Amino acid sequence: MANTSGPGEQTHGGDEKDQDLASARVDPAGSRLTTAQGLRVEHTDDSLRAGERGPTLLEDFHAREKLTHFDHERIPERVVHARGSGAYGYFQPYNDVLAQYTVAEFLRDPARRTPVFVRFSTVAGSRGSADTVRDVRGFATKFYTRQGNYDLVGNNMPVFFIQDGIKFPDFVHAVKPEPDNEMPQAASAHDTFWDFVGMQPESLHMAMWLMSDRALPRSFRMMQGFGVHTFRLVDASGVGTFVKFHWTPRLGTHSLIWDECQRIAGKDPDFLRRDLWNAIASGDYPEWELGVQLVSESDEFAFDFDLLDATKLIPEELVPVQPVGRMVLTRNPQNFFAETEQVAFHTANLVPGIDFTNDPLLQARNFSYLDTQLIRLGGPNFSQLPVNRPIVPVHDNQRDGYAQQCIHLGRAPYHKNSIDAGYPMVSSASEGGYTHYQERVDGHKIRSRSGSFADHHSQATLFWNSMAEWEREHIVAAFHFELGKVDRLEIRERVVAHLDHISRELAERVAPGIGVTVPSGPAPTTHSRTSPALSQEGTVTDIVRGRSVAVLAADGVHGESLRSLTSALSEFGLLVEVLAPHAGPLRAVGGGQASADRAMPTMSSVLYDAVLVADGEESAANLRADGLAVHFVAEAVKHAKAVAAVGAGVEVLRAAPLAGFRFAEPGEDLVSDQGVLTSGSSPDVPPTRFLTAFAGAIAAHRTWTRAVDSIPA
Ligand code: HDE
Repeated sequence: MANTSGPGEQTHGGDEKDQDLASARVDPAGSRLTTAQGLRVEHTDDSLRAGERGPTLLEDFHAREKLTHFDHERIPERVVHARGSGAYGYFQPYNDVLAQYTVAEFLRDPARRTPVFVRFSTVAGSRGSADTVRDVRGFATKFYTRQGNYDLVGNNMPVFFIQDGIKFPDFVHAVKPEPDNEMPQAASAHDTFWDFVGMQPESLHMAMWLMSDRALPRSFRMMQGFGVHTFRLVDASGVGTFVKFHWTPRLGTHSLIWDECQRIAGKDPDFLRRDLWNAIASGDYPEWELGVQLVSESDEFAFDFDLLDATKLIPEELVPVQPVGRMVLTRNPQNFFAETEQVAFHTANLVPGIDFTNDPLLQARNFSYLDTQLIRLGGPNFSQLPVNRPIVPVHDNQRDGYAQQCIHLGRAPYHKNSIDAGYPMVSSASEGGYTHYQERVDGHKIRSRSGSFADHHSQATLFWNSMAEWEREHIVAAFHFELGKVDRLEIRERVVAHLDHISRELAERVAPGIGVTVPSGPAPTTHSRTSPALSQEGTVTDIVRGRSVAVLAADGVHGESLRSLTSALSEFGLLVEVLAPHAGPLRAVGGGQASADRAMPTMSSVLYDAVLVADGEESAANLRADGLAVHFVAEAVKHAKAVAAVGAGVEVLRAAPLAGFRFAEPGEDLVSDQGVLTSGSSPDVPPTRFLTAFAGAIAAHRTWTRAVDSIPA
């Protein structure tokens, strides 16, 4: 049965999870207002009172129920990853290559589409914080498999800040707002975070990732995901293979720049949430490829780092990532609270064929996630919530507790029993029963870190070495901003001393910007190895679909030119919005009609991937006289975006503070200067070359090498 979900109208009824959710959906269409007991309500605007001006009566059960429920509407936000956005979709293996490594059906059978729910999140901020802060992004996937729920609770960076979960409360206390004044919100740029980094150098590698553009994703659809830990795949005979999980976005891994992020946080704090929602609602489904790095057990010690150390990655040049399947997100939730807020992930939600390793970070997580749901979701029955419940029957002999949703039949909720004929029965491995990987463990009971976890610098160096120059510039600028916000000099000095062990060049570039002396003496020994896969330089740059363009126009725009340009751009799969000083109809010249989708003051260049200035002499004159419009284009050029103008629209670029750029003269077909494209053709000539070049520049994401420092925007 088709059912719909608000704007975008995705169809429902497709997969098993969606069918399962159907029984929980409450549709108000054609309904009558009732109390929670189903009693029809005659009046809900005034409380029951003794006389028109008299006191409210205690017997007004409707008002009391309404207020009581309201008083309890907020639940505690997640202690970390409080702000997130989710969506449903499916996962499907490409083939059966993993069948030789694991009995997990959802990974083995290319004919099987497993429903998923994915929640993306920031880590440090509160539920109402902005999407575009500098932070790690959570990437948590719940697979509703036919063997029960499997959760892959990962991040968009392949390593983590700490090696042992016992340090997690320390780490989170350091990155969260400082305890005396609860500042700053959703930011690592403060003393306690960098104090932690300086005192706990195992965090340095992850701190490098956090200072890189990876912390500023352009879209959830354009970021990688990683399981981070080394897990185990287990085959039917109990043989294990180490595995690292990777999600690779079809659209490439793309980032915003920091200045832009800060502005977006004010203009549209929901930027990433909106982007995901709109893409799915418009049928432009985000997609990731699942890849695995497999390491046989005999190679456990073949590396110069420990596979159990979550501050290390396995360089792809040593163990390639093998693509094994794809995940597509096809459906937005219908109720944010019921689904995205109440979804509960847990690293210990496993299915047969997947198991843990002894990574001490993972071991701690296996305790924490269940525990945290008890407080957050108010008791032990959260797995019965619609978004959390598996698509297979649950008979767990668990009983009672807050908000029990099931009416359990039977009289013997224990195993073994004779009263209920022995049901529910246990299952052997061949019947799908989970069997733990049998690992031999013996050793002293100790509280100490393995010596194989001791190197905190080599992979941070590998990361730095692998960056393109523009990425290095962004990292240095990030350190300047973050450490520049640190009040205590000794903390800044300590961090720079650590950076010196990553790279002397890095320390030398960071130190002067934050008032710290460059370390003296011979440079510490580092290495010059690189891992090209760590850089975003080589990512996908030929997909234009799913990007957005602001077309600037004003009264006096050339109507026919505007129509043909916007329709040609839409055909590329771009979201095109016409912005003008005012919304609504525009006076058009040269035939045709024109209208603005939005008024420029409500928007900003930072909310778009690209900007195009439309043709029309009077329109261009109006825009030139409007500081907002001139700023709009200058800002987009500064942020290295694809910026273009046609005909008289080129004059708006000329009016902007863009000294040194060359623009097309009247009649010139196409001038391309560092990704700024102009065409002086008359509006009657379809600017085909120009449009193709513009689409190419948008797909390339940014012209990172553009000289932008002197642009005052
Ligand atoms: Fe989490 N983490 N974490 N974490 N984490 C939570 O669980 C925790 C870690 C991650 O969208 C909490 O339900 C400990 C690594 C994601 O709902 C909590 C340790 C990675 C999400 C928790 C870690 C993650 C969480 C808070 C160190 C990447 C959001 C609310 C031992 C591989 C899931 C909740 C969602 C959420 C604990 C480290 C990813 C408190 C103790 C490493 C994506 O249980």
